[in-house]
Amino acid sequence: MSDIKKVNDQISIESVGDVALVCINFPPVNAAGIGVREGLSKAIETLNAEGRVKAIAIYAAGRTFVAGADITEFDKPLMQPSLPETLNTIEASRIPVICVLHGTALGGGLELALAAHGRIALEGTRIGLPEVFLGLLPGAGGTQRLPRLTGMAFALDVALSGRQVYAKEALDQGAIDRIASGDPRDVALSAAQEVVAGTLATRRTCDLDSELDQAAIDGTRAMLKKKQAHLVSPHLIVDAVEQSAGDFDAGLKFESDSFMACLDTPQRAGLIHAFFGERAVSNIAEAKGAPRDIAKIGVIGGGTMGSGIATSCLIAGYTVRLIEVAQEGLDRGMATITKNLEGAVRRSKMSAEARDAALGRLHPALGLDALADVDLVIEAVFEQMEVKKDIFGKLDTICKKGAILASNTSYLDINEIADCTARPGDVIGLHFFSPAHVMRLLEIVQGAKTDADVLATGFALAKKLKKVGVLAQVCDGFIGNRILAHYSKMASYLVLDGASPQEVDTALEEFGFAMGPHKVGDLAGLDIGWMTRKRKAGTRDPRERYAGDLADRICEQGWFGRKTGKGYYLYDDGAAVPPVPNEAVAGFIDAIRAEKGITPKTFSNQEIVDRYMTAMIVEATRVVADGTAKRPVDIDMVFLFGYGFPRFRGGPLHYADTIGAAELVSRIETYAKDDEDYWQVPDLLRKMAADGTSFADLNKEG
Ligand code: 3H9
Repeated sequence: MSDIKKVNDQISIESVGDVALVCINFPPVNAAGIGVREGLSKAIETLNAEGRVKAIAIYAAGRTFVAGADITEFDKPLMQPSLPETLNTIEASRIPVICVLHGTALGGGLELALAAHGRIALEGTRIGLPEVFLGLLPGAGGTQRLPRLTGMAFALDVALSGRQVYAKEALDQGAIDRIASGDPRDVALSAAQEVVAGTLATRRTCDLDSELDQAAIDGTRAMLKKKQAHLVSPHLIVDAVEQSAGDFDAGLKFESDSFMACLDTPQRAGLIHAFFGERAVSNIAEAKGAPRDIAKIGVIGGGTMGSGIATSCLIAGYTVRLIEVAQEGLDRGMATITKNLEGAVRRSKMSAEARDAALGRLHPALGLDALADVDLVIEAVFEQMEVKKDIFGKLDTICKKGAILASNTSYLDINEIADCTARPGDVIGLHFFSPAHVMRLLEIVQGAKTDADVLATGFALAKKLKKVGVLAQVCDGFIGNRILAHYSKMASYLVLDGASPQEVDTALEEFGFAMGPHKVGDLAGLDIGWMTRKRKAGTRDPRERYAGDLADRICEQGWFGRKTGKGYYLYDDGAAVPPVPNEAVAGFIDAIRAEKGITPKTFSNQEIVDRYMTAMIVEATRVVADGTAKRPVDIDMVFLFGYGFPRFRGGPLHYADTIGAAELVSRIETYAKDDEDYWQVPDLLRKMAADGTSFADLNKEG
């Protein structure tokens, strides 16, 4: 006989004989918000006060155990009981408490399990402490209890990598006690009954000792100093785990103080903006319609981009037809895809069996006729409008009715391409970023006539490819490359006006970019920008200051960056660690300054960052104002997932809010004294400064 009582909307207690099952039911991910905390505390207190049952098992309804603290509460005043308080109540329970995990037990969810007196995970469960991705540290005992169960090395690894650990590894490491199969409620019942029968042992984690592992602590600190010196929370995680070797309560206090300190940092705000932003970009009406069915995808072009796209589609399980015009190109494409898949196996992204299956779904073909039966075509040939128009005209006659025709163009007019077909509603831009099987951004470009279900299919595809799909409207460069075209000029102006390429790179790397713009240019190939500048030479605004003098001069030597061994830096066999500046470039800079009568100025690192970031924000503001991007958050995600923008800064417009519109306007007006054609205050920014509003306000308006 069982009897179920609701503690509140999220927590219920089922009594079965001499055991109680406490169920957490707070869709979608059972986050430990105030209702869950209150309900759990009350359930444990009531059961202890009643003294009716001999064991308690906590489990969760729905697709997962608790996914952590409720992240939406972090910007609100703390509501009690706090999660640490609730977990202390559970740990102190006189009646033994077991947690049964399924899906993911992350952050506060894992911490809840660690505070229980025993842990059972269903097969396939993953545990983890991903707080570090949010600029936080585990703040509900994770840094104190996990090392007591597993040792410090594993606890440090889990808390600093944020990785999800499968049940088998968790069991081997001592984080859980047992793996079971079945329904969470049924496993919870039999576990509680076993506790009563004495066949499942329980213990309090706080009663265990955590042994100081000085080698792990020192090694981790040295690694962080090298790789994550600018981040706050990872260093505090090491300090907190180290503290676990001492008194338990003192360790909890240290952890709690450190958590509160992290909560106050701009890094935490930036990272949480990134967390919700990643989800917000597809939380729009355009993404929610019913998509078309896609099983077979045609990819036209076996170059780096086409091969990357094909790889990504294969990894996601699609059948892919790779098209080239000549056998040589096809062979090269097949070789690149095979190499990409090998890399995925090496990096444990897929198994060897999955790779073999993927290669079995890859069908090379010469000519477009092989695309008659595909559901989606992604064209990835070189950027020439006439070539694209010719291809789309042919696809229109070859492809079956209802097939989607997509171009991977990075700046060309999708409408012009669509209009050379009799089915412009089926045409869309799907702009991948290189390497396409690695980079997570996908700009989904809506043409004037793109059908709603074609757009929805773009978003569904992004999800299946595990990419972040962002809606963009048609313009030269869409969201990302249009903004890039504007601010990359600023990097060049800074060099012409006095900074060295290395100074610009260093300042921006200290700001948080993985690589400065000159290193990125060398990596991408300087010839790409050179070709674009030559192509646009006739359409350049004569009033605008030319930014390409130095890059042109470097390219004229046949130096295109890493692939030729020389660019802004010198490369030995394509490698650049540490990068050595190309001395000849300094000579070119001097010559250009002399030709143009420029007297070089000195720029501090802060001035370099301010000018570069302000330039980025100016064009990003215009992209929001004219509707190319739907909201500021869409631009932020384009930059986080496609342009290496430092995630902890949240994106260019989240960062802009930390400066404020009024200060930005004032900066632009100051800079404009030297170059009024480049530096113009966008109307929207001026209005925001006058109204005292922010980009976050625009995000809320949607
Ligand atoms: C923490 O625990 C701190 C403690 O140490 C100390 C405290 C004192 N809260 O990702 P999905 C929403 S910090 C609130 O699309 P999936 C999400 O926004 C926390 N909301 O599903 C989305 O909303 P919408 C540490 C959350 O199946 C919806 O749920 N934990 C939370 O692809 C579905 O999410 C983490 O960092 C949350 N904790 O993936 C884990 N989690 O539908 C964060 C999700 O409106 N969560 N939402 O867009 C995840 O990694 C994934 O959500 C998960 C499911 C893997 C669980």
